[in-house]
Amino acid sequence: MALGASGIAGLSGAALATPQTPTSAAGASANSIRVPIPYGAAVRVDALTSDASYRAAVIANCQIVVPEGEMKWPDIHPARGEYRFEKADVLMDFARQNNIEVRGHTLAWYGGMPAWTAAIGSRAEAERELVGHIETVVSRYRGAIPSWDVVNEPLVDWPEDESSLRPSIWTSRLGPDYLPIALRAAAAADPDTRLVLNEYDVEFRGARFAARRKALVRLLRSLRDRDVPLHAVGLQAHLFADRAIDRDGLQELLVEIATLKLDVLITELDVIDYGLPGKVGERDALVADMAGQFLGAVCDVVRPRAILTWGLSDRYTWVPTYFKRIDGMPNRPLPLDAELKRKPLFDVIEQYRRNTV
Ligand code: 9MR
Repeated sequence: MALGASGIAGLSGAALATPQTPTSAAGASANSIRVPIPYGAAVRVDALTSDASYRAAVIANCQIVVPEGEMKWPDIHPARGEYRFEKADVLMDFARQNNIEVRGHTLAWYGGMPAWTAAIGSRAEAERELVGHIETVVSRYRGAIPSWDVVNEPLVDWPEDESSLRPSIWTSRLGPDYLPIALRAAAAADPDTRLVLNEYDVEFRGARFAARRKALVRLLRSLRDRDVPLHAVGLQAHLFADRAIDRDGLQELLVEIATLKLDVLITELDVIDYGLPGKVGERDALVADMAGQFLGAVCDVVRPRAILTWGLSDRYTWVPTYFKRIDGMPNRPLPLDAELKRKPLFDVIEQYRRNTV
């Protein structure tokens, strides 16, 4: 079923005026409100138009969609001064017709940039291109996209501190100023959209992940100290079945985020199953268990504003591009299998969304 009366309003409505506070210390569950947390998935526009059963599954299951690639720079801004909105517009129409909300993804990222941007030469030119892009894209969908991943993956793999930003055309020309520049441009282009900083690899046990959590908190604080507009942190949650969730570390991070009066969204959940046993039943159970550990740790501390997976069905997933299984069996990282049947991962997400764990 698509969008309930209360569903997506939670992302953009008046409730957001009240920042989250960590509640576990007070003994109450942060997820005690009975309205389900909105669920969504990254979608591929070509598949939505060519694959009727996939399209139907998206309509049946998603209250939110986010384009996997169609709002990134290469698709939307393939050459200097040239914008192409065809595919993004197809998604917007699909969502409107089916009463589904759209999240925007993404505006300031090191990755997946079109070749022409490498020729951006000066600081002034970089600011002009970054701000111009954000103004053009965000204002086109003003009022129709209530939540944007403005900043994606700002930190290096193993940061020393908040200044350890991943090298990109933006850091090389603008330094750390690219973050406030991007966030302020997005806020100006749509004052009502929720601005999200989206990051990954912050939930696991180990020194590298602890360093990432620490740097992320320092980065968020430094933005807050400079009054840079930002409303939420997106935890991508690409979970690896061969890594352990650091429940305490993750919860400390979430408390810090809540203390900064920022919301939390789970933006790209999936479970990378390349190291797991081949047997499908066993593998699906382990995938669901991993997601359950993550969602349990999160929902004990904050109520995420949304839970999105990075794809809906194993039919369309980025995972085999980088994490193909050595036994040759297809990856199964998502809530629906390749035949669009619900898997244990679907059920575990439902339990946390509905607080029926
Ligand atoms: O799933 C996306 C894949 O189809 C694209 O080729 C790739 C490059 O744009 O990006 C993938 O999505 C990434 C997302 O934008 C940011 N977090 C990690 C995702 C998986 O790599």
